[in-house]
Amino acid sequence: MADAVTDHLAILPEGRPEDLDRIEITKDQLLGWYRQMLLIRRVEELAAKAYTQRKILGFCHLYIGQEAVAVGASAALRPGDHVVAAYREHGQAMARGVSARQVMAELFGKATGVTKGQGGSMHMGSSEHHFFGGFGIVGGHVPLAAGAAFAAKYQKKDDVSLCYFGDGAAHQGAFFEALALSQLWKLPAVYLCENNFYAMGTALDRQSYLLDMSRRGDGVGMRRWQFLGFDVVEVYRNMMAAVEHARSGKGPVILEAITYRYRGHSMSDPAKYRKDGELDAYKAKDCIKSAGDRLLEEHGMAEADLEKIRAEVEAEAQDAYDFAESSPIPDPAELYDYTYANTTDGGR
Ligand SMILES: Cc1ncc(C[n+]2csc(CCOP(=O)(O)OP(=O)(O)O)c2C)c(N)n1
Ligand SMILES: [Mg+2]
Repeated sequence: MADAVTDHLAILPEGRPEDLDRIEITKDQLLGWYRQMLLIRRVEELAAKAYTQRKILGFCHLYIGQEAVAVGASAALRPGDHVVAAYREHGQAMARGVSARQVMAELFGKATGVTKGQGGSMHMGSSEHHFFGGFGIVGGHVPLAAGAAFAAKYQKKDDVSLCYFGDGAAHQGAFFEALALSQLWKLPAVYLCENNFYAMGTALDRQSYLLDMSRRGDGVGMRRWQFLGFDVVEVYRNMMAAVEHARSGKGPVILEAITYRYRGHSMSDPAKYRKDGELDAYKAKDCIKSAGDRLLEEHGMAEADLEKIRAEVEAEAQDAYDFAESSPIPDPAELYDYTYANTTDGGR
Protein backbone atom coordinates (compact mmCIF):
# COMPACT_ATOMS: atom_id res chain seq x y z
CA MET A 1 0.00 0.00 0.00
CA ALA A 2 1.22 3.48 -0.79
CA ASP A 3 1.62 5.41 2.42
CA ALA A 4 -1.21 7.92 2.17
CA VAL A 5 0.43 10.16 4.76
CA THR A 6 3.67 10.36 2.80
CA ASP A 7 1.76 10.97 -0.44
CA HIS A 8 -0.25 13.70 1.19
CA LEU A 9 2.78 15.39 2.71
CA ALA A 10 4.47 15.49 -0.66
CA ILE A 11 2.25 18.49 -1.38
CA LEU A 12 2.81 20.19 1.97
CA PRO A 13 2.35 23.82 1.03
CA GLU A 14 4.18 26.95 1.94
CA GLY A 15 2.68 29.15 4.61
CA ARG A 16 3.62 27.17 7.68
CA PRO A 17 5.57 29.28 10.20
CA GLU A 18 9.18 28.14 10.43
CA ASP A 19 9.75 29.13 14.04
CA LEU A 20 7.28 26.80 15.75
CA ASP A 21 10.01 25.27 17.92
CA ARG A 22 10.10 28.55 19.87
CA ILE A 23 6.82 27.43 21.49
CA GLU A 24 8.01 25.48 24.49
CA ILE A 25 6.26 22.52 26.05
CA THR A 26 6.62 21.49 29.68
CA LYS A 27 6.46 17.96 31.01
CA ASP A 28 3.31 18.81 32.97
CA GLN A 29 1.57 20.09 29.84
CA LEU A 30 2.40 16.95 27.93
CA LEU A 31 1.32 14.77 30.83
CA GLY A 32 -2.02 16.58 30.97
CA TRP A 33 -2.53 16.12 27.25
CA TYR A 34 -1.63 12.43 27.45
CA ARG A 35 -4.21 11.96 30.18
CA GLN A 36 -6.86 13.93 28.29
CA MET A 37 -6.35 12.02 25.03
CA LEU A 38 -6.53 8.73 26.89
CA LEU A 39 -9.70 9.76 28.71
CA ILE A 40 -11.38 10.80 25.45
CA ARG A 41 -10.45 7.46 23.90
CA ARG A 42 -11.68 5.40 26.82
CA VAL A 43 -14.94 7.35 27.02
CA GLU A 44 -15.45 6.78 23.28
CA GLU A 45 -14.68 3.07 23.61
CA LEU A 46 -17.18 2.74 26.45
CA ALA A 47 -19.70 4.70 24.37
CA ALA A 48 -19.24 2.14 21.58
CA LYS A 49 -19.90 -0.64 24.07
CA ALA A 50 -23.01 1.13 25.42
CA TYR A 51 -24.22 1.65 21.86
CA THR A 52 -24.06 -2.03 21.06
CA GLN A 53 -26.01 -2.66 24.30
CA ARG A 54 -28.63 -0.16 23.05
CA LYS A 55 -28.02 2.10 26.03
CA ILE A 56 -27.13 4.85 23.54
CA LEU A 57 -29.52 5.33 20.63
CA GLY A 58 -29.53 7.37 17.44
CA PHE A 59 -26.48 8.69 15.63
CA CYS A 60 -23.09 8.33 17.27
CA HIS A 61 -19.84 9.44 15.61
CA LEU A 62 -16.71 8.50 17.50
CA TYR A 63 -13.50 10.54 17.62
CA ILE A 64 -11.10 7.63 18.21
CA GLY A 65 -7.79 8.28 16.41
CA GLN A 66 -8.24 12.06 16.18
CA GLU A 67 -7.75 12.93 19.87
CA ALA A 68 -4.49 14.85 19.40
CA VAL A 69 -6.26 17.45 17.28
CA ALA A 70 -8.85 18.51 19.85
CA VAL A 71 -6.48 18.29 22.80
CA GLY A 72 -3.64 20.20 21.12
CA ALA A 73 -6.00 22.78 19.65
CA SER A 74 -7.89 23.43 22.88
CA ALA A 75 -4.63 23.87 24.78
CA ALA A 76 -3.86 26.86 22.57
CA LEU A 77 -7.09 28.66 23.56
CA ARG A 78 -8.11 30.87 26.46
CA PRO A 79 -11.31 30.24 28.46
CA GLY A 80 -13.07 33.20 26.81
CA ASP A 81 -12.43 31.98 23.26
CA HIS A 82 -15.29 30.39 21.36
CA VAL A 83 -15.36 26.90 19.91
CA VAL A 84 -17.80 25.75 17.26
CA ALA A 85 -17.89 22.07 16.30
CA ALA A 86 -19.76 19.67 14.03
CA TYR A 87 -21.16 16.30 15.05
CA ARG A 88 -17.98 14.32 15.85
CA GLU A 89 -17.63 16.45 18.93
CA HIS A 90 -17.58 14.32 22.09
CA GLY A 91 -13.80 14.59 22.34
CA GLN A 92 -13.76 18.24 21.32
CA ALA A 93 -16.19 19.03 24.15
CA MET A 94 -14.06 17.13 26.67
CA ALA A 95 -10.88 18.82 25.48
CA ARG A 96 -12.65 22.12 26.13
CA GLY A 97 -13.36 21.10 29.74
CA VAL A 98 -16.75 19.38 29.63
CA SER A 99 -16.50 16.41 32.01
CA ALA A 100 -16.53 12.77 31.00
CA ARG A 101 -19.66 12.36 33.15
CA GLN A 102 -21.51 15.15 31.33
CA VAL A 103 -20.57 13.76 27.92
CA MET A 104 -21.47 10.17 28.71
CA ALA A 105 -24.76 11.16 30.36
CA GLU A 106 -25.64 13.18 27.27
CA LEU A 107 -24.96 10.16 25.09
CA PHE A 108 -27.27 8.12 27.31
CA GLY A 109 -29.95 10.83 26.95
CA LYS A 110 -29.96 11.53 30.67
CA ALA A 111 -30.96 14.73 32.47
CA THR A 112 -27.43 15.10 33.88
CA GLY A 113 -25.92 15.36 30.39
CA VAL A 114 -24.19 18.49 29.19
CA THR A 115 -27.26 19.42 27.13
CA LYS A 116 -29.70 18.02 29.72
CA GLY A 117 -30.11 14.84 27.70
CA GLN A 118 -31.99 16.73 25.01
CA GLY A 119 -29.18 16.99 22.46
CA GLY A 120 -27.50 13.60 22.38
CA SER A 121 -24.35 12.68 20.52
CA MET A 122 -24.53 15.36 17.84
CA HIS A 123 -25.61 18.34 19.94
CA MET A 124 -23.32 18.85 22.90
CA GLY A 125 -23.08 22.49 23.84
CA SER A 126 -21.91 24.28 26.96
CA SER A 127 -22.05 28.05 27.23
CA GLU A 128 -19.97 27.77 30.42
CA HIS A 129 -17.14 26.35 28.32
CA HIS A 130 -17.83 28.62 25.34
CA PHE A 131 -18.42 25.43 23.42
CA PHE A 132 -21.06 26.07 20.79
CA GLY A 133 -21.04 22.70 19.26
CA GLY A 134 -22.76 19.87 17.99
CA PHE A 135 -24.14 20.62 14.55
CA GLY A 136 -25.37 17.89 12.21
CA ILE A 137 -25.68 19.95 9.03
CA VAL A 138 -22.32 19.48 7.36
CA GLY A 139 -20.63 22.85 6.92
CA GLY A 140 -23.64 24.68 8.35
CA HIS A 141 -21.83 25.54 11.56
CA VAL A 142 -18.93 27.38 9.91
CA PRO A 143 -20.78 30.73 9.56
CA LEU A 144 -21.59 30.54 13.28
CA ALA A 145 -17.89 30.59 14.08
CA ALA A 146 -17.52 33.60 11.81
CA GLY A 147 -20.42 35.20 13.69
CA ALA A 148 -18.80 34.60 17.08
CA ALA A 149 -15.57 36.09 15.73
CA PHE A 150 -17.50 39.06 14.35
CA ALA A 151 -19.10 39.61 17.78
CA ALA A 152 -15.69 39.58 19.48
CA LYS A 153 -14.30 42.13 17.05
CA TYR A 154 -17.43 44.31 17.19
CA GLN A 155 -17.33 44.33 20.99
CA LYS A 156 -13.59 45.06 20.93
CA LYS A 157 -12.75 41.88 22.84
CA ASP A 158 -9.66 39.88 21.98
CA ASP A 159 -11.43 36.50 21.93
CA VAL A 160 -10.75 34.10 19.09
CA SER A 161 -13.17 31.64 17.46
CA LEU A 162 -12.03 28.12 16.68
CA CYS A 163 -14.10 26.22 14.14
CA TYR A 164 -13.54 22.48 13.66
CA PHE A 165 -14.75 21.04 10.37
CA GLY A 166 -14.14 17.95 8.25
CA ASP A 167 -12.72 17.47 4.77
CA GLY A 168 -16.29 16.79 3.58
CA ALA A 169 -17.52 20.13 4.93
CA ALA A 170 -14.99 22.03 2.83
CA HIS A 171 -17.21 21.75 -0.25
CA GLN A 172 -20.27 23.46 1.19
CA GLY A 173 -21.50 26.88 0.11
CA ALA A 174 -21.93 28.19 3.64
CA PHE A 175 -18.30 27.32 4.32
CA PHE A 176 -17.04 29.45 1.41
CA GLU A 177 -19.25 32.36 2.36
CA ALA A 178 -17.97 32.28 5.93
CA LEU A 179 -14.36 32.29 4.73
CA ALA A 180 -14.95 35.17 2.34
CA LEU A 181 -16.49 37.46 4.96
CA SER A 182 -14.01 36.42 7.65
CA GLN A 183 -11.11 37.45 5.48
CA LEU A 184 -12.77 40.63 4.24
CA TRP A 185 -13.45 41.77 7.80
CA LYS A 186 -10.21 40.31 9.23
CA LEU A 187 -12.16 38.38 11.86
CA PRO A 188 -10.28 36.68 14.71
CA ALA A 189 -11.04 33.10 13.69
CA VAL A 190 -9.12 29.88 13.17
CA TYR A 191 -10.75 27.39 10.81
CA LEU A 192 -9.31 23.98 11.58
CA CYS A 193 -10.00 21.23 9.07
CA GLU A 194 -9.62 17.73 10.47
CA ASN A 195 -8.80 15.92 7.28
CA ASN A 196 -9.41 12.29 8.17
CA PHE A 197 -9.49 11.27 4.48
CA TYR A 198 -13.18 10.34 4.43
CA ALA A 199 -16.57 11.97 4.28
CA MET A 200 -18.82 9.11 5.34
CA GLY A 201 -17.63 6.32 3.00
CA THR A 202 -16.25 8.60 0.29
CA ALA A 203 -12.48 8.82 0.18
CA LEU A 204 -10.86 12.24 -0.12
CA ASP A 205 -9.61 11.74 -3.68
CA ARG A 206 -13.14 10.85 -4.81
CA GLN A 207 -14.68 13.99 -3.30
CA SER A 208 -12.05 16.63 -3.99
CA TYR A 209 -9.50 17.59 -6.63
CA LEU A 210 -7.52 19.47 -4.00
CA LEU A 211 -6.23 17.21 -1.24
CA ASP A 212 -5.07 19.98 1.09
CA MET A 213 -8.17 21.68 2.43
CA SER A 214 -6.19 24.61 3.82
CA ARG A 215 -5.90 25.72 0.19
CA ARG A 216 -9.55 26.68 0.37
CA GLY A 217 -8.14 29.85 1.93
CA ASP A 218 -6.29 30.77 -1.27
CA GLY A 219 -9.47 31.87 -3.02
CA VAL A 220 -10.09 34.57 -0.42
CA GLY A 221 -6.47 35.39 0.36
CA MET A 222 -6.53 33.85 3.82
CA ARG A 223 -3.38 32.80 5.65
CA ARG A 224 -3.26 29.02 5.54
CA TRP A 225 -1.10 26.00 6.13
CA GLN A 226 -1.19 22.26 6.67
CA PHE A 227 0.36 20.06 9.35
CA LEU A 228 0.35 16.52 10.70
CA GLY A 229 -2.22 16.03 13.43
CA PHE A 230 -0.92 12.82 14.97
CA ASP A 231 1.42 14.42 17.51
CA VAL A 232 -0.29 16.57 20.14
CA VAL A 233 2.81 18.76 20.48
CA GLU A 234 2.75 19.51 16.74
CA VAL A 235 -0.94 20.36 16.90
CA TYR A 236 -0.43 22.67 19.86
CA ARG A 237 2.45 24.55 18.24
CA ASN A 238 0.64 25.04 14.95
CA MET A 239 -2.52 26.15 16.70
CA MET A 240 -0.63 28.54 18.97
CA ALA A 241 0.85 30.25 15.93
CA ALA A 242 -2.55 30.48 14.24
CA VAL A 243 -4.29 31.74 17.37
CA GLU A 244 -1.57 34.38 17.93
CA HIS A 245 -2.08 35.54 14.34
CA ALA A 246 -5.86 35.79 14.72
CA ARG A 247 -5.76 37.39 18.18
CA SER A 248 -3.29 40.06 17.14
CA GLY A 249 -5.75 41.45 14.57
CA LYS A 250 -3.98 40.10 11.48
CA GLY A 251 -7.11 38.21 10.42
CA PRO A 252 -8.25 34.62 10.23
CA VAL A 253 -6.21 31.50 9.49
CA ILE A 254 -7.28 28.26 7.88
CA LEU A 255 -5.38 25.14 8.91
CA GLU A 256 -5.51 21.54 7.85
CA ALA A 257 -4.59 18.87 10.38
CA ILE A 258 -3.99 15.51 8.74
CA THR A 259 -5.58 12.89 10.95
CA TYR A 260 -7.45 9.60 10.75
CA ARG A 261 -10.49 8.04 12.37
CA TYR A 262 -10.04 4.43 13.41
CA ARG A 263 -13.75 3.59 13.42
CA GLY A 264 -16.37 3.92 10.72
CA HIS A 265 -18.17 7.17 10.08
CA SER A 266 -20.83 6.33 12.67
CA MET A 267 -21.71 3.28 14.72
CA SER A 268 -23.65 1.81 11.79
CA ASP A 269 -20.65 1.91 9.42
CA PRO A 270 -18.34 -1.13 9.33
CA ALA A 271 -15.83 0.93 7.27
CA LYS A 272 -15.22 -1.72 4.62
CA TYR A 273 -14.17 0.90 2.07
CA ARG A 274 -10.65 1.31 3.44
CA LYS A 275 -7.65 -0.02 1.57
CA ASP A 276 -5.96 -3.11 2.99
CA GLY A 277 -3.42 -2.19 5.64
CA GLU A 278 -4.51 1.45 5.75
CA LEU A 279 -5.88 1.38 9.28
CA ASP A 280 -2.78 -0.31 10.65
CA ALA A 281 -0.52 2.22 8.91
CA TYR A 282 -2.29 5.04 10.73
CA LYS A 283 -2.45 3.20 14.03
CA ALA A 284 1.35 3.07 13.91
CA LYS A 285 1.22 6.88 14.24
CA ASP A 286 -1.17 6.76 17.19
CA CYS A 287 -1.27 10.02 19.15
CA ILE A 288 -1.53 8.44 22.59
CA LYS A 289 1.38 6.12 21.93
CA SER A 290 3.54 8.93 20.56
CA ALA A 291 2.78 11.19 23.54
CA GLY A 292 3.62 8.30 25.88
CA ASP A 293 6.90 7.71 24.02
CA ARG A 294 7.77 11.40 24.32
CA LEU A 295 7.14 11.28 28.08
CA LEU A 296 9.36 8.22 28.44
CA GLU A 297 12.16 9.35 26.14
CA GLU A 298 12.24 13.13 26.51
CA HIS A 299 10.94 13.67 30.04
CA GLY A 300 12.43 10.78 31.96
CA MET A 301 9.17 9.19 32.99
CA ALA A 302 8.94 5.48 33.74
CA GLU A 303 6.47 2.99 32.28
CA ALA A 304 5.04 2.54 35.80
CA ASP A 305 4.15 6.27 35.92
CA LEU A 306 2.18 5.94 32.69
CA GLU A 307 0.53 2.78 33.97
CA LYS A 308 -0.69 4.70 37.02
CA ILE A 309 -2.24 7.36 34.77
CA ARG A 310 -3.86 4.69 32.63
CA ALA A 311 -5.45 3.14 35.74
CA GLU A 312 -6.75 6.54 36.91
CA VAL A 313 -8.21 7.26 33.49
CA GLU A 314 -9.82 3.84 33.36
CA ALA A 315 -11.54 4.55 36.69
CA GLU A 316 -12.72 7.99 35.53
CA ALA A 317 -14.16 6.64 32.30
CA GLN A 318 -15.94 3.82 34.12
CA ASP A 319 -17.26 6.31 36.66
CA ALA A 320 -18.70 8.36 33.78
CA TYR A 321 -20.38 5.25 32.39
CA ASP A 322 -21.85 4.32 35.80
CA PHE A 323 -22.97 7.91 36.39
CA ALA A 324 -24.72 7.99 33.02
CA GLU A 325 -26.40 4.67 33.62
CA SER A 326 -27.72 5.61 37.05
CA SER A 327 -28.82 9.15 36.13
CA PRO A 328 -32.53 9.95 35.59
CA ILE A 329 -34.03 10.57 32.18
CA PRO A 330 -35.19 14.16 31.48
CA ASP A 331 -38.54 15.23 32.90
CA PRO A 332 -41.13 14.92 30.08
CA ALA A 333 -42.50 18.30 31.21
CA GLU A 334 -39.28 19.86 29.87
CA LEU A 335 -39.77 18.41 26.39
CA TYR A 336 -40.43 21.74 24.70
CA ASP A 337 -38.01 23.79 26.79
CA TYR A 338 -34.84 25.09 25.13
CA THR A 339 -36.31 24.77 21.66
CA TYR A 340 -36.78 28.52 21.28
CA ALA A 341 -34.90 31.28 23.07
CA ASN A 342 -37.87 32.23 25.26
CA THR A 343 -37.57 29.26 27.62
CA THR A 344 -38.57 28.68 31.23
CA ASP A 345 -35.20 29.87 32.52
CA GLY A 346 -35.20 32.99 30.40
CA GLY A 347 -33.27 31.53 27.49
CA ARG A 348 -29.96 29.73 27.92
C1 LIG B 1 -25.70 19.37 4.45
C2 LIG B 1 -25.46 17.93 4.72
N1 LIG B 1 -25.23 17.08 3.71
C3 LIG B 1 -25.00 15.77 3.94
C4 LIG B 1 -25.06 15.28 5.22
C5 LIG B 1 -24.78 13.80 5.48
N2 LIG B 1 -23.45 13.68 6.08
C6 LIG B 1 -23.30 13.53 7.40
S1 LIG B 1 -21.71 13.45 7.82
C7 LIG B 1 -21.18 13.58 6.25
C8 LIG B 1 -19.72 13.54 5.91
C9 LIG B 1 -18.94 14.70 6.40
O1 LIG B 1 -17.57 14.38 6.39
P1 LIG B 1 -16.45 15.28 7.02
O2 LIG B 1 -16.84 16.71 6.91
O3 LIG B 1 -15.17 14.88 6.41
O4 LIG B 1 -16.46 14.94 8.58
P2 LIG B 1 -16.04 13.60 9.35
O5 LIG B 1 -17.27 12.76 9.42
O6 LIG B 1 -14.95 12.96 8.58
O7 LIG B 1 -15.63 14.04 10.70
C10 LIG B 1 -22.26 13.70 5.40
C11 LIG B 1 -22.15 13.82 3.93
C12 LIG B 1 -25.34 16.18 6.27
N3 LIG B 1 -25.37 15.80 7.55
N4 LIG B 1 -25.51 17.50 6.01
MG1 LIG C 1 -13.72 13.55 7.05
